Amino acid sequence: MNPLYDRLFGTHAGKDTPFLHLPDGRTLTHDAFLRKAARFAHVLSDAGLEPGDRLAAQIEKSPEALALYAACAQTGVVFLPLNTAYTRDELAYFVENSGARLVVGDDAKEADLRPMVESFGAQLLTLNGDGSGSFTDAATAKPEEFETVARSEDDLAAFLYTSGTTGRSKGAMLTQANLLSNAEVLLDYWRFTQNDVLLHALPIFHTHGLFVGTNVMLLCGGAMIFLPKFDLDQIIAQMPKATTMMGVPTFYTRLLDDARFTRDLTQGMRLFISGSAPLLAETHIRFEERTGHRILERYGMTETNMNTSNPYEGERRAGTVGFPLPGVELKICDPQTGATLPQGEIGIIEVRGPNVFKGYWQMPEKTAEELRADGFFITGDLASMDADGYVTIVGRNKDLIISGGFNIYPKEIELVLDDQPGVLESAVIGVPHPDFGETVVAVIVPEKGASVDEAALRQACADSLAKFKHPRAFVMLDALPRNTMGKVQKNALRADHAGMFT
Ligand code: MLC
Ligand code: AMP
Repeated sequence: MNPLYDRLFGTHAGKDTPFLHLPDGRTLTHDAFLRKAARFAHVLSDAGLEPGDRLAAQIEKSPEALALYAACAQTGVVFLPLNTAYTRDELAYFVENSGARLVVGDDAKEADLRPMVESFGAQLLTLNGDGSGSFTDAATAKPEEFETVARSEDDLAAFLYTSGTTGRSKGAMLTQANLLSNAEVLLDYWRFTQNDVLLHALPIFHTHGLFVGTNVMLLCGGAMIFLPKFDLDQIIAQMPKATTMMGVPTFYTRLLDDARFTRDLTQGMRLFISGSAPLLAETHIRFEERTGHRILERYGMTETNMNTSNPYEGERRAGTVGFPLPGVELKICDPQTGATLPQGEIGIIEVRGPNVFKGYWQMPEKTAEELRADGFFITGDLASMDADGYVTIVGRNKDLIISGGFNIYPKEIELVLDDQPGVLESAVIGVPHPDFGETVVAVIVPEKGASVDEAALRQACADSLAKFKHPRAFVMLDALPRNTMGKVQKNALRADHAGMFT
């Protein structure tokens, strides 16, 4: 028994129905995909990986990348996918912290990565966006069947790293049961069947593209139009062949800005889903006016998978994230006391259910801060619930910026900036941005009499931080606004700079 492998993958053995439609016109069937995954599983096993070992993958989106996920499920190896934008320094932290035994990266970065990877006692193999690489070479002559390693629902299936308020990323430990229970609920809630074709343009290193999009399609046995990234021309070309799409709000605003995106183009679609960042009510309304479709907005997190969703049938209410999903308990709580608030009041969302992760890898104190002993997870999202049960997210009680669906924790950037010559202190904030929803602005206080070189700040960020985290503007101030307790008032800074990009 290996519930994750058996239910997501194993049931499709021998099926010659399409699983992945690729932009170059190739189609991979479920069965062909599984045979590739089995060969990959042999590579893992021959490399000495045991169930429970971690495999860190920083690879481009491709059928092979997905086969690596399947191979991890089949061998009981914990899959740790990483954003392709991360720098070597960022990667080093994940490899060391997770104790990964095998790192799979791109050939183009091999020379840069190898010394770091080997310094942690891990092995390095390569897998490129076109499917080539030393990993694939090692798989070529392997058998197309692999005896699935027994695992239980309580065993770990994946680690996803999520940044923290302290600037150190935490490895969220997700079990087989976490992933499976959520995929099963979503399949049912959103009415997915094997006739569905999902237009998949999200990255597969995060919850949204991997555990929501891919797991649901694996479970229903449908197909995906598997695009390497969001590309407007390709999305528009492929939409008539799809039935559903999942995206971050930037996908939908970009589509609406294109005149080719019309009611006719979306005729064959039955469902558009949005999440990972707030969808403006205005976008929801414009989308319906243009296409006749009401976007279905849902709300989730790395640590919990999906928590709430607007209904499939029934009113999809603009500006809300809908109802708690079946099996998910959701409370709106007082930020100070944790007591449940009366209906209608604004507080922090806490959730409990089979979807909620097991804790942060080797960080018991962090786990205890956010995961209560009774199983409720403190999300840090501020929301209210109306009399009909719809949840509306109104803000965050955590210092987090969401840019185009990627989470950015200011502390991580502040630590880099504070280290630069001439910088006394810094405050990194998110301000509204027409394309990314929010973007990063760095407020810098120079040391007395010092002048700070903006180009040097940009270089320092480029050296150590993934591009999507780089500040798009630097503002110099003599002092940061502080309250009587001495705490930096980021709200005041956000208000002062709210119009920079809009
Ligand atoms: C790319 N860039 C970004 C960025 N994405 N900068 C800020 N924020 C982002 N999200 C950089 C690029 O490196 C590039 O730099 C420049 O910005 C412009 O690039 P672009 O061509 O406009 O970006 P593009 O490649 O089109 O990507 C934008 C995007 C992509 C929105 C399509 O970021 C994306 O797919 N986001 C989805 C993220 C996601 O899956 N989130 C789910 C997390 S799970 P330059 O200088 O080279 O031009 C989660 C739980 C849940 O949150 O509930 O789902
Ligand atoms: P991550 O840690 O990357 O999984 O991001 C999770 C965070 O994204 C949540 O805590 C929310 O702040 C935000 N989020 C996800 N979906 C939505 C949504 N539909 N509306 C508003 N915020 C969302």
